[in-house]
Amino acid sequence: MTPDEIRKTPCRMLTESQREAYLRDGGLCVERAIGADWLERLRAAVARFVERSRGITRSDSVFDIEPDHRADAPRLRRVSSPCDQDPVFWELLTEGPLGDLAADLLGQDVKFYQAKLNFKWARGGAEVKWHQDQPFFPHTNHAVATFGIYLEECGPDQGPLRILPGSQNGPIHSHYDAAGTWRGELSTADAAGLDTSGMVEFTGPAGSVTVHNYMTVHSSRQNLSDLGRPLLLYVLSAADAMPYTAQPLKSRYEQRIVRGAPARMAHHEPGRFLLPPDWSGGYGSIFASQQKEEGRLAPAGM
Ligand SMILES: O=C(O)CCC(=O)C(=O)O
Repeated sequence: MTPDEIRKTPCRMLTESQREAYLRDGGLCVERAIGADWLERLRAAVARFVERSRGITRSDSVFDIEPDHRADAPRLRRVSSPCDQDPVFWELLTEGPLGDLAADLLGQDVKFYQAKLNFKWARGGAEVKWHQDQPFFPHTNHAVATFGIYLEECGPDQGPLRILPGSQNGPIHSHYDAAGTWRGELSTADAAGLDTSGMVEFTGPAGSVTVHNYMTVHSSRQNLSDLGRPLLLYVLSAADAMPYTAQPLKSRYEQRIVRGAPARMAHHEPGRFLLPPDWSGGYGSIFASQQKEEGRLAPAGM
């Protein structure tokens, strides 16, 4: 889908000017897009995850835990593929307002790629360094975006998501280091060269939805506040954007249509793009990769 094709879909959730802001900046924050009843159901599911995680002593394919996670003091970094773990996460997408919001920004035919729940626990939840998502999961065209729902209010000290507006127009940075090892972040030199003067931080009340295009450079600081920052993330694409590398976060819902109909033709944008490592064995998380933790399940990625 090109921006002009996306503009042909009448907006259902957003105003035209919000859509134009997303297409111009490569990101958007929509305050209170998810209502109180959904939030209540989602938080109850999150509480069940936290209970389940008490029995975990090392990260696995569902739970990514901080090194000091304990049964009596859980510290989760991530739940991978939450839609496969509790039906409410899939229902939010298919029955709730999120699918309509996605159609406003990706065109009428929208499909699911992956989902994760990033916690950023109080007093120390890890930083996520500057990166783009395209190097992790390239698709045949750039109508691919991550939608994040703040399950609690997120202020400036809780490590909100932040973007560099306009960076979706390129360049695409290598996320490998000089020795060719995957790092999941921009190189030190590329990060030092970023112009962060126009950076926008997405703070907002519970139920706010952040969106960033998969080419947009983004990051988030460590959470040093006393409040957690649970952020539920869905990667969605236009139906005609095809991934061509292995899906690391396996899900029974991969490539399922969320709105509209399946594509009959793939849309390819021209270019030569660096490939990520082979994720067919799955991966850890961007936190583990960027913190350079050893002994992970598999090559660490997003
Ligand atoms: O949880 C965060 O703050 C970062 C999430 C992120 O960078 C992503 O989903 O691409």
